[in-house]
Amino acid sequence: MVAGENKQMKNQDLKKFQDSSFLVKSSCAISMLTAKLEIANAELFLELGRDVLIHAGGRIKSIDSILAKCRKKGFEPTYENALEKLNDMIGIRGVCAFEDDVYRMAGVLYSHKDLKIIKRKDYIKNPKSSGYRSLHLIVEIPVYFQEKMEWVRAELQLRTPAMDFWAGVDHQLRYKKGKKEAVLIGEELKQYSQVVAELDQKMMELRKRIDAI
Ligand code: 0O2
Repeated sequence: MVAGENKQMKNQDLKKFQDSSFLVKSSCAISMLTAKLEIANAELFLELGRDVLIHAGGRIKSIDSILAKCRKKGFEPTYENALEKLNDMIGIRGVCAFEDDVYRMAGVLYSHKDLKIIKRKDYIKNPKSSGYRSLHLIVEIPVYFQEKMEWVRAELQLRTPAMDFWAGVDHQLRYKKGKKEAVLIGEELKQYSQVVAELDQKMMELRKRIDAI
C-alpha cells in the first residue's frame, strides 16, 4: 500500500513503517526466530528420530491489519502506539507435526537464554470462543543493527497442520463478517474446531502406537 491510498494513517507514521531500518530489523527478527525453530527441530530430531517442525514462516503486519487492530483496541494508529501496544507487528508461525510436538518445541525455546518469553497464551488448552486453537508465545529477541542492540518483540504461533488448516478457513471467513451466510458458516466452522481437536488426539495416539512397534 502506498501513502496516498491510506486516509486513516498519518503520512509521518506510514513513512516510519516503510522506513528501511524498521523493515530490516523486523526481517532480521523473522530470520532469527525461524532459525531458532529449525535449530530446535534439529535438536528434537536427534531425540525422536523424526521431524517435529513441518513448516516455519513469518510476516510483518500489513498497514491495513495494523489499522484494523488499532481501531479494535481503541487507540490511535501511530507508529509508536503500534510498536508499543501490538504484540504481533512481527508474526512467526511454526507448524508442528503433532499436538505434543507443539509443547516440545515451546519447551526447547524456553531453554534459549537469548530469547525472552514475555507472555504465553495457550489457545489449545483454552480455545478462543471462535474455536481457534494454537499456542502463542510473545517473545523478544535481540537484534544488532547499526551498532545498537534492540529487543524486538514478535508473536510466535505454534500449531498442528490441522489447527493451521482450520485457522486458514476461519481467516477467509473474517473478510465476509456481517453477512447472514457467514454467521451460519462460522457456527459450522466452530463445530469443526472440535473435530480438528479430536483428529489431533487420534493422530497422536496412532503415532505413539507406531513408536511402540
Ligand atoms: P492477523 O490478520 O492474522 O494478523 P493481545 O494484546 O496480544 O492480548 P491480540 O493480539 O488480539 O491481543 O491477541 P490474540 O487474540 O491472541 O490474536 C493474535 C493473533 O492470533 C491474531 O492476529 C490472529 O493471527 C490469531 N487469531 C486469534 N484469534 C483468531 C481466530 O479466532 N481465528 C483466526 N483464524 N486467527 C486468530 P490478528 O491481528 O487478529 O490477525
